[in-house]
Amino acid sequence: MRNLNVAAAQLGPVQKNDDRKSVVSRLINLLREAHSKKAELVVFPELALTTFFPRWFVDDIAEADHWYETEMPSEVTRPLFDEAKKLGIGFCLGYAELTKAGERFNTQILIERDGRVVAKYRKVHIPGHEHHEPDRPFQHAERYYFTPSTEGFGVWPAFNGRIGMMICNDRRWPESYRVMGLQGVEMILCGYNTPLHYVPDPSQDALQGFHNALVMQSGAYQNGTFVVGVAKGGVEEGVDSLADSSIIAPSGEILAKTATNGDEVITAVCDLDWCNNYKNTLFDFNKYRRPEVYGRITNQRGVVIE
Ligand code: CDT
Repeated sequence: MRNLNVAAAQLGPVQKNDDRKSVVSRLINLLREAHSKKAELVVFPELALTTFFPRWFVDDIAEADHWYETEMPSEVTRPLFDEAKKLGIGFCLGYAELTKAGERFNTQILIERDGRVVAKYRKVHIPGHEHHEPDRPFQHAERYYFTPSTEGFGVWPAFNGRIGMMICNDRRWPESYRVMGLQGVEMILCGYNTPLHYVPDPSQDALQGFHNALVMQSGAYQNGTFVVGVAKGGVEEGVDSLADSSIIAPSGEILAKTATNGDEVITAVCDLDWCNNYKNTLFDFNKYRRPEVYGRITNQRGVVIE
């Protein structure tokens, strides 16, 4: 048995005028609650430090610089890092990153129980649109604010297991899980902000919870891995977003799920050896996969009809 007690620390809305200091103090409260539940690793949502700012467009992107972090930890986030190290608890945090070279990424960082930075992951699949779309009730201009990472999906030895990361829209793509599955991932950490209203096709609105569970439960099962999906939910600046944070087993079963759309901690004790029940049987990749006929997956982007 390799038990890892993991916490999903869901956030309720972060409004435009909520300053970083107040958000960091909410994160510390959640961290302490997770620690009181004996969690060893706490997963926070995507863009946890700010409101989901891609819902607004600014003509001059420099006007959005204040939403990004230029260092991590920064002065304002340092108390979170210090508290986690003091408690001996690890965490995963999503934030907007502005590099010294001026690149903008949607990023998640993973910190071990001793305060060591394990890894940084930058979002690969950037959804939404690049340009201002004035007819929408709200923007989803992630493609304006973030560059897609070309670094791909890593898996790192940490927390006595093999840990991977992905961010929000990445969870809808089977390739995200499989690339990590091929590196022996045992737990995937994923923060998200998912508006309930999908502007391009409102028929999907009522299915947001179903699709969220569908993709993460399938990805977990098909790759024999735990998945921890963590929302920033509730009504943020008038936009209602999905909560439904969950901890999913390699069987595809949901072990824990939030009951509210506000700040809430759920935990589950995850035996990472459970992954082997799937990795060594039905999903024994080495025995059963047929990469020689999967060429289109990497050689082709869109649909080709011949
Ligand atoms: N943050 C993020 O990636 N959200 C998307 C919303 C749908 S695309 C407008 C998601 O996949 O949940």
